[in-house]
Amino acid sequence: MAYDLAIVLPTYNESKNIVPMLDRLERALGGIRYEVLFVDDDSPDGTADLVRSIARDRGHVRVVHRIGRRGLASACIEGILAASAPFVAVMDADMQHDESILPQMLARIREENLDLVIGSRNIAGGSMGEFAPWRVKLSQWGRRLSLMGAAHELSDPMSGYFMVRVSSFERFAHRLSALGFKILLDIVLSAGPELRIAEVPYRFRLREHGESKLDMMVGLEYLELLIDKHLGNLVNVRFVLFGMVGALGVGVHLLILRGLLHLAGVGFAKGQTATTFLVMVLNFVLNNTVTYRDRRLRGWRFVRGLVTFCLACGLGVAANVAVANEAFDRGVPWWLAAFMGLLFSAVWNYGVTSMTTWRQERRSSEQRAQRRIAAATAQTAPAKTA
Ligand SMILES: Nc1nc2c(ncn2[C@@H]2O[C@H](COP(=O)(O)OP(=O)(O)O)[C@@H](O)[C@H]2O)c(=O)[nH]1
Ligand SMILES: [Mg+2]
Repeated sequence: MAYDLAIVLPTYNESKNIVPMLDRLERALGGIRYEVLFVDDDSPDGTADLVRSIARDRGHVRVVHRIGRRGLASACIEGILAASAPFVAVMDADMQHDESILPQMLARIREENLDLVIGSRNIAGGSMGEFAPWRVKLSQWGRRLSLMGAAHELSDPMSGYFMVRVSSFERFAHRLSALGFKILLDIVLSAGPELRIAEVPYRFRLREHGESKLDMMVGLEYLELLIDKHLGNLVNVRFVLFGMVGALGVGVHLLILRGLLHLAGVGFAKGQTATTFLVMVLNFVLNNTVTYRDRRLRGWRFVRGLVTFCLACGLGVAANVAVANEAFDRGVPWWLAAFMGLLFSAVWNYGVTSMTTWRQERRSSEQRAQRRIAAATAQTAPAKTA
């Protein structure tokens, strides 16, 4: 059977919402042939296992279970590209998006020959509902910032609810940044002015089960998306963050050293050594929480990571001095020689720590999965023997 519509639902720890969400879709989509694709990032609460078990009885439900990956935007993209229907709706799996407007969105995208229909909370008939005031403000700020460089006037570019024509999506999919939470913005900024768009109002609902995954880091991810959209052809975003943390480290280093020398009366050699070590630890902590938050090291891995980070950066300092000296001896002006040394050590530190300190870890996710499977087996075993 060919489907008219696919619903892509990215999930992270949404096990309580799966069944009610499917029920709601069934009620809203009478008469439409649709498939449902959950894209789950190995949720610790077993969301993927639950969907897989449902999918055994219901042919129109599937799960794309991703391991060692996190990210709302990339989950949506992979879901859209895994669908077989010509139109795909992307929505949250937590029932905050009103599914009753789906038939209207489908009718418009078809009849008006559009590429994109956006569920909007900011046009007549739509509303933010009882959304927390700080989240409303955040959304408004994001909107102002986001439309820089956009070819379209959108009332709700921060919406996570939209429907797209797959044949159009395929045309610009390779240009997407796939970073962070704001996939719609990514689409609009990547696709360019020829995109045909309409907006349909809806009222945003409150979450009933589970927790929002939006945290302090979402603002950062948003910034990353904007950096990538404007500078992505030149540099890798993670390297930019790594460099920003390094630059901050240099500033902090100078401040602390100044304090030690002038206020505490510490000698230069001692002060420099102590500050270097302190700033290295600070850089490690910042990179671990910000730059590599998706691979954050905890417990004894944190300690091991700190050691490899310090070793790599120690060698980086030596290489920095060697490169700068060599350049200076060859007649390069002092400031350019210093810059070359810094750039060399930045690239070195980034390259080496990405392969050692924050290399992709498989073991921890495997152990977590095994614990989950063991727990599920223990639960069903007594029922089978009874
Ligand atoms: N696959 C995947 N889904 C995610 C991730 N983060 C959030 N989600 C899902 O994306 C949807 C929106 O997230 P939510 O936490 O509700 O954000 P909020 O509505 O802005 O508070 C929900 O269905 C989440 O389960 C992620 O890293 N990977
Ligand atoms: Mg939500």
